[in-house]
Amino acid sequence: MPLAILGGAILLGGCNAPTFGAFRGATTQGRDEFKLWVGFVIAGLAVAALVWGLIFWTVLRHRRKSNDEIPRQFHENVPLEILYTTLPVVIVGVLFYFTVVTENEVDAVSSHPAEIVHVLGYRWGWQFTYDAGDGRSQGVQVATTAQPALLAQPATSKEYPQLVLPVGETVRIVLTSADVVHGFYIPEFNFSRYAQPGVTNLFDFNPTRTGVFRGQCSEFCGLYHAEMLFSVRVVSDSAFQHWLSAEQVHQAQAGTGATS
Ligand SMILES: [Cu+2]
Repeated sequence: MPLAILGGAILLGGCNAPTFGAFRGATTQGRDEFKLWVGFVIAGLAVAALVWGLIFWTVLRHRRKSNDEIPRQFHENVPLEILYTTLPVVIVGVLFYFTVVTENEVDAVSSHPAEIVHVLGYRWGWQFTYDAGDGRSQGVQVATTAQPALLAQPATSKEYPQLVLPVGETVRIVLTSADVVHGFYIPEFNFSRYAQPGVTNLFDFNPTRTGVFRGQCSEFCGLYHAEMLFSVRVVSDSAFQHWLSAEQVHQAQAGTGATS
């Protein structure tokens, strides 16, 4: 019955199927993570339905009756013990398999990314440097402009840098840190990764829809950790190329350095 209710809820939900508290993912990698999450939650609910079902069935079926008869007593049940030993092992094995498959999809990097962005985390901000796919610098850099202060503004406000990405393209992120460990976290991408000093983390994003998404540091790194905000703006490829060339002109005129 609980399974029927759960299945019905999912079917009736249609395209508004429950997300179980996760984002659907605005990148192909984020969508893969989302699918894994939904699989884990459904597996957990199925186990919960089985366990709770058996508990309630036992409580009702074997509740104390007026005639007070003692139920049949037995010492062991080998088939049942084999079942409840192997079943959890199989469940863990299946979850492990899908986790490895998803991790491999999320960590896979293209040999020909359309864009390469070097992301540097530092106390307390972010710097995004655009690189052409062939390794040439594109002369565009976006960085945190505000001095450390508790501004408490939304992540999309102009004090914080914005990472502009083209939709439907492969973007390589080259992530590192200038000082301590930071966390490069974009909730709607279902993605977070450490920015570590002395370590370079490589990963790809394939944004699947346009929009503005908030980002933040997910590793407590000091006094202004809460100010390590940024946003990600995913635009059409033509809008991206337009933005990039406008920034190249603008930043070349202004000399190197940060802009909004
Ligand atoms: Cu940080």
